[in-house]
Amino acid sequence: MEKATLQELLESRLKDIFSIEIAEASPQELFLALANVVKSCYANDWSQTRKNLLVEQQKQAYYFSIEFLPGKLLKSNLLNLGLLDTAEELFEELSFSLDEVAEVEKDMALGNGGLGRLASCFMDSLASLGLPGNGNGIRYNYGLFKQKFVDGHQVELPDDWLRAGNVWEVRKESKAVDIQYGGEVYLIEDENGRLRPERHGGYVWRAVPYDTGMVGYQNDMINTLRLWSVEVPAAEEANYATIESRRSLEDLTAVLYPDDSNERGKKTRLMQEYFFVSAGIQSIVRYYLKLNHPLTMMSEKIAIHINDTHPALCVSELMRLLLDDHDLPWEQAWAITVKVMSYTNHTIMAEALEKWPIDLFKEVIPRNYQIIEEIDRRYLEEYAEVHEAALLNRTRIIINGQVHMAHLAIIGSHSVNGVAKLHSDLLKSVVLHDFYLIFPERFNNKTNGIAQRRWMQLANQPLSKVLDTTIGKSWRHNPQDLQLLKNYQEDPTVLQRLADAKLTNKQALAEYIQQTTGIEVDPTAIFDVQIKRLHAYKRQLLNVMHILKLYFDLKDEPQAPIHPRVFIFGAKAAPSYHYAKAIIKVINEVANLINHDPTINDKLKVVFLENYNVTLAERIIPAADVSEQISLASKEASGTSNMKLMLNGAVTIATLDGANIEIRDAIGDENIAIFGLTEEEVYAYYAQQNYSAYAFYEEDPVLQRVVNAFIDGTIPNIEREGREVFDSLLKYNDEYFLLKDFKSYCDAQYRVDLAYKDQQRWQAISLMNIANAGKFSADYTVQNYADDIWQIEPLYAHVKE
Ligand code: DL6
Repeated sequence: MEKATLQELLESRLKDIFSIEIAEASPQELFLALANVVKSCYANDWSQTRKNLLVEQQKQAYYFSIEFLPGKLLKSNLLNLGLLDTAEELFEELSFSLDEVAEVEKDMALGNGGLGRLASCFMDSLASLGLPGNGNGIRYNYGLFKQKFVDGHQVELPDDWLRAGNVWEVRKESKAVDIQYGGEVYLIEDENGRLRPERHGGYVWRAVPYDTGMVGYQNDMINTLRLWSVEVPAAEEANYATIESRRSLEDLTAVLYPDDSNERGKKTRLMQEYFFVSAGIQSIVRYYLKLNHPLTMMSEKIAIHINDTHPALCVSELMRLLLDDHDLPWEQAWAITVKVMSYTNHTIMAEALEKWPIDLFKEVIPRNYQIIEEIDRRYLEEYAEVHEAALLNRTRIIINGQVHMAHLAIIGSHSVNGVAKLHSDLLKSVVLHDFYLIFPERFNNKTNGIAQRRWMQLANQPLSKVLDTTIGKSWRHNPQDLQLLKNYQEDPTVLQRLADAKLTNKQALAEYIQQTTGIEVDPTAIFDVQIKRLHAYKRQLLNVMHILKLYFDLKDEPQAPIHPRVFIFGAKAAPSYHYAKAIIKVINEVANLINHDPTINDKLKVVFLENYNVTLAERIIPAADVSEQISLASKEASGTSNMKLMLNGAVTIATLDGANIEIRDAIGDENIAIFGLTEEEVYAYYAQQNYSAYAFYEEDPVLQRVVNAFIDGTIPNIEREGREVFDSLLKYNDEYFLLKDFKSYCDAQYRVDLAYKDQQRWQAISLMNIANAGKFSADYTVQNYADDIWQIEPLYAHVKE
């Protein structure tokens, strides 16, 4: 599209919506008008995609996820439509900044972290690969809380992201479905001897879908992200006359992860899970029936993906529809279900493998519970002759009065995958070993990937330009072409250009830090970044311990040859995760101490940026020199910030955990700083039960000084939190082995410091990271899902032939 045409469209939208001229428009008005223009640019392709899918009857994948974290969509849609440069030029010409306008958009933060962001990266890749794949989730009225620091403590504020409306979504009233909850379900034999459910009581809520176009990268493909919102069904209006009754209904899609520390929260959460599952499955079956094929062929047209255990009810819900609404015999319904479903596990942390009390199941979703009981009974029966009772009892779905969601997902799916090689191996050998014995053919690995268009083309324009001028533009379509950069490892001009791009990004981040925190940082210092959810296993505390060590080194010897460093943190702690919040407070107080200590000559700065989200990540990642990936080996399923930071040229300090191992394999030991226990060593400690935090503490005076600092008054204002940290390390024997890894972590940090001092060498390492990042594009990951699990093919490849 020509610039002039875009301008005309923008002017006409401003007139239509606000009755104003461009010159009078505020960033908010410009955003809305431009977003509407963008939407109209893909409207035709969106309906054409749907029509073609119906005509061609190609198989489609449906990605069920309780979280999606798309971030802002304006620039990403402009990029994918091939309009970004034109829009930037136009805005410049009109003396506006497109960035300022894009900033107005609210982050769509409908997720907590990795799992939700991965879901959104997959949405981008599915459309960009021309693959028919749709998202199915919940339209929360409030996204993940906004984080503020008050006296160094995390305070959670509501994220009222829908207040000004959401320009991208389309309400699809006509596609609404009813969701049944509660009541008693009796099984009554019909004239053919078949047991039929008869529901007494209960209630019905309405699920209304809001669709958002997922725009493919310059390929005319527009998939759909369908998010469901709860409403009172018209027929039930009278029953919801009071504010209280209405409120309990509206709670359902109000917030992401309602606090599950009380019974009401737990129930709401289960209801949420059933809500988006039932709504999604009903709408898929309705669509499938339009194709006029027998239900027994469903797996040829439909693939349903269970993203972590939260949508595991897909299994029992599809069974319910096939059995109760479409009269299929159990065996047929089950064969269809298993062929259609696939499941990804995203964690080895036991507490994240969901279990629900059966009483709650019976109360909330009684018919699904009956079906799950029957799946469980048949599972035991079917495998009784092949496997020992003990094994079956450990893997059945209902154990000790609880429904095990992962078991339901595995038994009901034809594919079970982990998200990095190590993680998938651990699933087979440890976490889901029992299931691996029973269903070895179901297990596979799909290493995560990232939306490189967002994390490079959008987030890092300075580096993108260097890449264009050095290796051409093919990397924008084909991420593996980043490899071409390897030819310039020893080219001082290219290395200098890369350094310049990094410095530009660091200057921008330094400005942001100054504006938002008042802390002044030197852009020539090393920017050392740890951005991820705050969790004990991710070991932000280990990072803090090293910072304290450096601090003491500088106190003892102010002229110590340490290159100045800015340690940058971004992390939210779950509101009910007390220990994680204590660590936030500790980091903030360590920051206070160090940033205000004149004796260390500004050689160290610690910055904890508030409200880490996708947009903040887009600011931080391009400016990072060092990427902290320091979880205890075996605990991080994959990680994806490791891939984003690597792509942007940061050098990783890493344990051999999650996808760090594959990153190391891709770039070689010389381009990454590896430290710490291996996963085998961690498991050996578990097996021998001989880990002694105190022994490490006792033998290392440096470590003693650091650990004591949490309680000896060195760090002011952390009496309670410092004691908690100290006790977690010594009294409770250091669950995540920080004390054991401390020394080798400090050694790795020292190697990084040395490498940075040789700028030529550093830039070459950074270049190797960028050059090898292509293989972590979500495009490849999604292609692997498409080929191995979903068996879906690109729409337009087929249509355009
Ligand atoms: O697979 C996406 C992402 C991984 O990269 C992280 O390593 C993993 O921690 C995260 N898992 C979750 C699930 N947590 N729960 N429940 O977010 O998934």
